[in-house]
Amino acid sequence: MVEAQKIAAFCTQCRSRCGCVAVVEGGRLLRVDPLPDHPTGQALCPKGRAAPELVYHPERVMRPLRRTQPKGAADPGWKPVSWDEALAEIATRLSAIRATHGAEQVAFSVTTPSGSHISDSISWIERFIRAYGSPNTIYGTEICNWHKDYASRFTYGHDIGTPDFANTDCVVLWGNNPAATWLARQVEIQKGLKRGARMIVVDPRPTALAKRATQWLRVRPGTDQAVALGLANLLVSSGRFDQDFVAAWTNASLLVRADTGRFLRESDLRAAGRSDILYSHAGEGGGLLPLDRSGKETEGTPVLRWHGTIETLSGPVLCHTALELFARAAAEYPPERVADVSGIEPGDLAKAADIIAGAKSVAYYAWNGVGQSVTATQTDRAISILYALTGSYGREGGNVPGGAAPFVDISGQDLLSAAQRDKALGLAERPLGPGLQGWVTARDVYKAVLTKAPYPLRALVSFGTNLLVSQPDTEMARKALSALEFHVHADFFINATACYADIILPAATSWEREGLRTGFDGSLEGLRHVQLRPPVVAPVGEARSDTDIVMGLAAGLGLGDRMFDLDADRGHDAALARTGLTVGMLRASPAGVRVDGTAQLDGQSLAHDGHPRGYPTPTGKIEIYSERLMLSGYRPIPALDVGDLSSAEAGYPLRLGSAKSVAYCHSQHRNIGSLRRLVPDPIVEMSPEDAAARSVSHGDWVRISTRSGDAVARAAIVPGLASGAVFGQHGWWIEGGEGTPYDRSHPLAANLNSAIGTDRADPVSGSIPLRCSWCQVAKISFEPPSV
Ligand SMILES: Nc1nc2c(c(=O)[nH]1)N[C@H]1C(S)=C(S)[C@@H](COP(=O)(O)OP(=O)(O)OC[C@H]3O[C@@H](n4cnc5c(=O)[nH]c(N)nc54)[C@H](O)[C@@H]3O)O[C@H]1N2
Ligand SMILES: Nc1nc2c(c(=O)[nH]1)N[C@H]1C(S)=C(S)[C@@H](COP(=O)(O)OP(=O)(O)OC[C@H]3O[C@@H](n4cnc5c(=O)[nH]c(N)nc54)[C@H](O)[C@@H]3O)O[C@H]1N2
Ligand code: SF4
Ligand SMILES: [Mo]
Repeated sequence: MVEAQKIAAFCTQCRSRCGCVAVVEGGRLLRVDPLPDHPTGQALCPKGRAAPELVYHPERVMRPLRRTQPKGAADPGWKPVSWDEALAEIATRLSAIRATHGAEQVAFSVTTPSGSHISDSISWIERFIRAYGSPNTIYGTEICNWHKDYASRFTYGHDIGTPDFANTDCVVLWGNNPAATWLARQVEIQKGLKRGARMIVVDPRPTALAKRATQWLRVRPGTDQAVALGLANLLVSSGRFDQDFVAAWTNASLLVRADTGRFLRESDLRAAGRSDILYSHAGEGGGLLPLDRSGKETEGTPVLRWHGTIETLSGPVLCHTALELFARAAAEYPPERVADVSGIEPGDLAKAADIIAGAKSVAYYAWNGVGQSVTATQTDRAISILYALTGSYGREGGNVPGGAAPFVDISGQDLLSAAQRDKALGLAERPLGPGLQGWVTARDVYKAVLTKAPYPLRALVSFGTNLLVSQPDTEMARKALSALEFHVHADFFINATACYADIILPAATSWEREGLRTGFDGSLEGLRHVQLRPPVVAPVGEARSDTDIVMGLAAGLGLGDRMFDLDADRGHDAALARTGLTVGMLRASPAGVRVDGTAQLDGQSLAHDGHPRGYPTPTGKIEIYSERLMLSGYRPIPALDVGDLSSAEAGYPLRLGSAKSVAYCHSQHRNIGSLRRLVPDPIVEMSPEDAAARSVSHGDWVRISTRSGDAVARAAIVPGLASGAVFGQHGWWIEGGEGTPYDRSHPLAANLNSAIGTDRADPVSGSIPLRCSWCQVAKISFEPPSV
């Protein structure tokens, strides 16, 4: 009998990246088990356990395929081709487009590293795209992670950081439900709660964590900014915030000119004055104090809240401190107004403010619930500033930015020239948005394909993604996909979008390929863990890793010198170079190694020169007032425009949002039997009142309709859900059982995103209202066939 092999590994199916043991017998993956000593190895979810079903699924793409029938034909006539042939053809087409028209006319799309296996290969794919020279990658970042990772830089200069949930006194979950989406984080939260941490959950749905919260804030979808400002108002107006931290580490005390909205500068005061010297004020009887960026004591103490007139070269100018301006904006949201806008009772808001004010440390996470909205950037600003007031950023028990060790980013940001970067679609409209990193919206790509403006988009090369389903604009997407000159899709399966491709490449799952993970960000402890997962089984069929695929393309395009001479080990060694680790050392310790470092307690910690390092923002401080946003035409201080939030669209009285199910990632996994049994059909959660008003019972099929389209789902009646809002699930495209309203002839009838309009978008990031559209729900007369 063959002995089962136990191989230390980690699951890459979602952001949790759970440490696990792959049990393999005779070269076949039998199952995966938890790996309790691993920082994320305590438990596995059903998706992780379903790994063998995924790997050996009969619908896996086994060989490269080429279309032989025209686009739009019912059967594309897929014909197997060799890898050499497929790669040569792709390289030839990409090379020709770049030479004749420019690399920007090829767009790429890359599935999400937070909810797919791509996290193993993402750096290599991005490096390849940048080496090729395209600034146009559809990455879904504006509806996924951009706000917590990039919009937060307007405030902190860093991303949201890793919440130290296990050691905090107060857990805040803001539009984030780790119980369904990040198992390892859920485990950390349990540790914190066990230690006695309090918990605030801001979520419209009564999630398992909301039910356990010390205070659940049942926010109306899309109104979080009012809640953040309302909480900040309660803290600032009563002085219950970390005044020392705010004075030393935020730009609260800096003076802002009322006439220009710019900081007061030495050059405003004296002809030869410097423009990089900014001022605070010592308050009544005192005078101007130049900003000391080192965080040391200055002569005189700056006041946090002050306004007054300053004599400048152009005459007297009214100035306010940044905190004064913020306090005034927040004061627009007294508890009664917050209640009007968000539905949160004044008493609940006050309790939440008390918990925050009384906690020694606060750790938070904010994700899709606040990022998928047309006010996402300013909502992130409001939450980040509220958080800055707690003084917990970068401290134990708080959110700590940065990794445990100085890993080098090999995604090739430096390979894309400034001239190419400037051509990113949508960058002109959103100059501070994801376009700066070469990340563009699907919608902008479709438009460029169809209108040829600002230039024609000719080809699309996709590493996973299922744009027809994970993104709105379904009809525009179909037209654009049909109009592409050339379209390649690498995937495990032929998904709805891949049906439009010219060439399909079989991608290996993470179980079939090596993967380097430099830090497991479920916790600060996890950040110290580095692991090189071996392929636990050989690839099925002719599947290849995405890394191998881009190496093959780079070879064909003569880009090997930009891809570490096509040697992945060399690239990984470069990523590890500053840590003393090498690929060889990691291979010798398959369960991973711990690096010595700790995540930087940034800002307050000392830099080489012995001064605190401060924050990488224009003022070197956490920015309550953002001159940077102001100079690009955005609000420097958040303030919610509630105008179009409070009134429903005629005929569509219900707010429409969505949330993720533990059983699936996005549009994946509906073909995995064990998972499909957990959630057999798409559901839409409704309050008992909204359901009763429409004579809808639990389990009824209903149609969700919006101005933009509709989708079918089964009603799930959820006690505790506030009336006025319903929540669907995106990602449904694989047909239901025979006779369901989304059968083989209408496989996309359950696609929630075909009901989402994108005419309104966040002006900074381009995010769209996946959580705050307006809809109607009606029962559909539909009788499943009797058996
Ligand atoms: N099982 C599973 N896990 C996943 C994924 C998956 O698809 N499935 N995807 C991965 C990816 S790519 C991501 S980005 C993460 C996302 O992880 P999460 O952000 O946790 O994802 P969601 O469940 O979509 O949204 C979180 C919560 O936001 C709430 N919400 C909805 N509207 C609003 C609102 O207006 N305000 C507030 N405050 N809350 C609101 C929802 O009720 C939900 O409970 O999950 C990752 N993990
Ligand atoms: N209404 C609504 N829409 C949403 C969301 C929502 O909450 N509500 N969430 C949004 C979010 S947060 C995100 S991140 C996007 C996700 O959107 P997408 O990135 O488009 O994700 P999926 O739809 O799951 O498609 C992933 C595809 O990639 C394939 N795949 C998985 N791993 C790999 C790999 O390693 N290599 C290759 N080559 N292929 C792979 C899968 O088989 C699948 O076909 O959806 C967004 N759409
Ligand atoms: S929570 Fe995510 S990483 Fe962990 S087992 Fe499930 S799918 Fe895999
Ligand atoms: Mo995401």
